[in-house]
Amino acid sequence: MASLTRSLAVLESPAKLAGTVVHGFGRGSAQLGFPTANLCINWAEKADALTAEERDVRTFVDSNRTGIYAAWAQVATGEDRGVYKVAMSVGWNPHFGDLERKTIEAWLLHDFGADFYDRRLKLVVVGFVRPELKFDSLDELIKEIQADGDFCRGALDDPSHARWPGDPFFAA
Ligand code: ADP
Ligand code: RBF
Ligand code: MG
Repeated sequence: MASLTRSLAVLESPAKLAGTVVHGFGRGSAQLGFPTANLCINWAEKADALTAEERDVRTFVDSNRTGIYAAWAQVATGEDRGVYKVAMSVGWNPHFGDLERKTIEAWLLHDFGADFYDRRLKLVVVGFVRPELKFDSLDELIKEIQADGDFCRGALDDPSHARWPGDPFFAA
């Protein structure tokens, strides 16, 4: 595996996404140290079958490159409505090579202490960090995901991204 470089390519306009947290593939990400809240994606072919919110999610997943993104997120219907930093994965998870549909998975860099399946998740996606990759081992994948978390934590500390936790999107 060639050395992996990360940088934050800020999106021209940050993507505001909202939807329900659904069950993933039970690969035990949580046990591996990076629980990922999978966002529900409505794959209906007809655009008029989608709500405005579902359309935004589809537009994001259809028009942005697959890979790792830095974001802010809130469990909008949870007890803890804090806005936290996120390392987010969008795509096919090529390391495993068995997905039929792309996923959007948000690893919130915060300890919630409980699951929040079926809750409403709000995300503001700020920028692209790296493409998704196939690694030589599971250990390597885990190591790089941890490094993505560290990278996103640092990148989102930049004052240019500090306004998001206070944005009206998270207050509604
Ligand atoms: P699944 O395969 O069902 O997505 P994961 O092992 O990826 O399972 O765990 C994800 C679930 O863990 C989320 O749906 C959420 O309910 C819970 N969870 C708890 N803490 C976090 C967190 N910090 N970030 C993301 N999900 C979390
Ligand atoms: N899966 C991959 O196949 N390749 C990757 O490079 C990759 N990077 C990830 C980075 C982050 C920050 C996160 C949260 C997940 C990443 N994943 C990647 C997805 C991972 O394989 C997935 O979350 C688990 O398989 C659970 O579905
Ligand atoms: Mg998951």
